Amino acid sequence: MVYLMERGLVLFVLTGVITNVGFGQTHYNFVNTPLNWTNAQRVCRDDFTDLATIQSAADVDAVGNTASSDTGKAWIGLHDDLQNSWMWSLNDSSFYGEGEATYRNWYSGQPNNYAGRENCGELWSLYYDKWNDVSCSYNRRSVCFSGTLNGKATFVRIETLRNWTEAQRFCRENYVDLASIRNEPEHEMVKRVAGDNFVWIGLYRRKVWSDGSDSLYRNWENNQPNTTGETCVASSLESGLWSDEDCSIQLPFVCYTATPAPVEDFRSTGQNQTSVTLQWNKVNNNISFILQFNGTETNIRAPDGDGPVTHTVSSLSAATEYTFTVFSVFGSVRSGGVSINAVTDYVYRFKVSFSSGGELSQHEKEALLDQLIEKYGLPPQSVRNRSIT
Ligand SMILES: [Ca+2]
Ligand SMILES: [Ca+2]
Repeated sequence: MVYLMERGLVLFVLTGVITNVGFGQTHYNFVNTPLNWTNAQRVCRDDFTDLATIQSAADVDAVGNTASSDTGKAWIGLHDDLQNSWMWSLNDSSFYGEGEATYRNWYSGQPNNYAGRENCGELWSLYYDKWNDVSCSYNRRSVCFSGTLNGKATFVRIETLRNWTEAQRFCRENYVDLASIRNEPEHEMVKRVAGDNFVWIGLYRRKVWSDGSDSLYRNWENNQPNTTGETCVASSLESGLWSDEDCSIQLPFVCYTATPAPVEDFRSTGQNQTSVTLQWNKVNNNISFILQFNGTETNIRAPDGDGPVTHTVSSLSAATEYTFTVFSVFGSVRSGGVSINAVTDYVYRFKVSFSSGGELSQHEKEALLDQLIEKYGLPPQSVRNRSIT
């Protein structure tokens, strides 16, 4: 009598079907605790992602919806960084040596953002040839950068009065760009070219978002921004329109939480009769995940390092198909889910009796098992473990 037992005859099914990859919206959070802008920023960074960045009319509506019963003003992430947000029109990093892109020669007390509207830089000949921030809409002569000769920058004064944007266009079309000033010798050169005039140089800035976003979307109230010293921006919770305000006043504020990116390459890397091992890749160093299956949710934290996240789900039933869905989680916000189906191992046991005695060779047992597999209609590739006793 020969017993032929197959203990690990396995039907392994991995559909690998991604049923849902979702990308959520930014979530805004209204905090109804009046704070100055800097403290509001700190709370948003500690408890959420940052102060709100607003990039579209849809975002304006979403912010309004977070505070539907409030009608006052609330801080958002836009503000003036009068020292650090200046840029040169000539935006070529290879043009600037160490420290040259940040060379500045402001007149005392400047930049001051007078009337809240000074976003362009001029060389101010009446005041010791230093620099001043001024409204970009004023008409000025300008100094263009006309190229490099024998290793030295060359400059040209343009007599026609233009606003800064038109001056920039003229320099770009006819020379290289508005003048960049990279160091003291170039400052002296541009001074000589400027003579006794106010002239535009290539310096400009924009208000900046707390989170570093470069969104240029703006939703100003009429006649805003309007005031020297008002370097932070608040949004009316009723109209959604913005105004510049003194950063030290205390207002409620709007934070946002970024929706994390879904995990990548979610897969099953193995299973037995009672467990399935899952693996996925982290995105953007997000380390918190939720695994959802059978109506339960498990919080999972990624191990340190760059490798994939591995998690084994145990206490499962054999020969059962499960759907597993994994979400990246940041704070209270989860990414779109990524799902796969995986099946725990099937177990077939064959007991075979022969009427005549005699031991079968290993080869004969294998051949017999193949016949049984075929008889039960199992695809050969489903057999992962076979043991014969
Ligand atoms: Ca000024
Ligand atoms: Ca104002």
